[in-house]
Amino acid sequence: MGETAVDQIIQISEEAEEFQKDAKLGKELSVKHPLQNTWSLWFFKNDKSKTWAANLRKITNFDSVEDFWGIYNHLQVASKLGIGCDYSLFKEGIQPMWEDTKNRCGGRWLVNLSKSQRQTELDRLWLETLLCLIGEAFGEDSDHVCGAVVQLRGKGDKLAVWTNEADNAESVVKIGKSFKERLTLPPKFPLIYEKHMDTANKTGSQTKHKYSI
Ligand code: MGP
Repeated sequence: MGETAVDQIIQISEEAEEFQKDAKLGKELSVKHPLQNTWSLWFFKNDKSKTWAANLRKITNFDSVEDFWGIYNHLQVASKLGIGCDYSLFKEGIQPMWEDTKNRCGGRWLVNLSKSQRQTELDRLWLETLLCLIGEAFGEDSDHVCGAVVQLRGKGDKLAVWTNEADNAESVVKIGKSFKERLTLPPKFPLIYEKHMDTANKTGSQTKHKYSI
């Protein structure tokens, strides 16, 4: 039987409906999901001919989930960076250095990794740390979080979350416990909190620990 005018109208209206659905989906897909904060990603490359601060470069800012993944997927994973390199993720306006006013009285929850953990753990732990930051995983204490740093070192890599008030024991400990839980580190794996002022003024290889969990 040949196609009637009614069949044609039904087909056209079905196509129009599909088109509208596609257009709606396209619009939904193009809407970016905003983050609570704008974040700056920094890179540090150890060039001995320059000062420490001159080796630090801001790569980019982002403020949406989609832009975060776009940047993350584009970058070299942490474990493939050269020895002496760092990535830092800090809230926009806070520089990843002890001297920044937001960091001056703060400190860091530090995860010291063994050499073998570069291959087995580092990338997972750094991604989880990034997701904790951009997802504001520390609840009301997220305001005390300044940023995080991953450092590739020959003696063992380091991962840290930087907070703004080292003397705010309650908030610092809550952040440390949530961080350790999110990283799914075994209970006996030590996380230590160091005040930046102690790290900056240390004389030997060890910095005294203000808190540990
Ligand atoms: P580092 O890169 O944090 O650790 O600090 P690394 O390389 O493991 O060395 P270690 O001393 O912890 O064993 C190395 C050096 O970089 C410090 O001794 C400082 O000279 C310099 N540096 C690091 N940070 C984070 C800062 C900073 O925030 N400000 C300034 N001015 N120098 C810093």
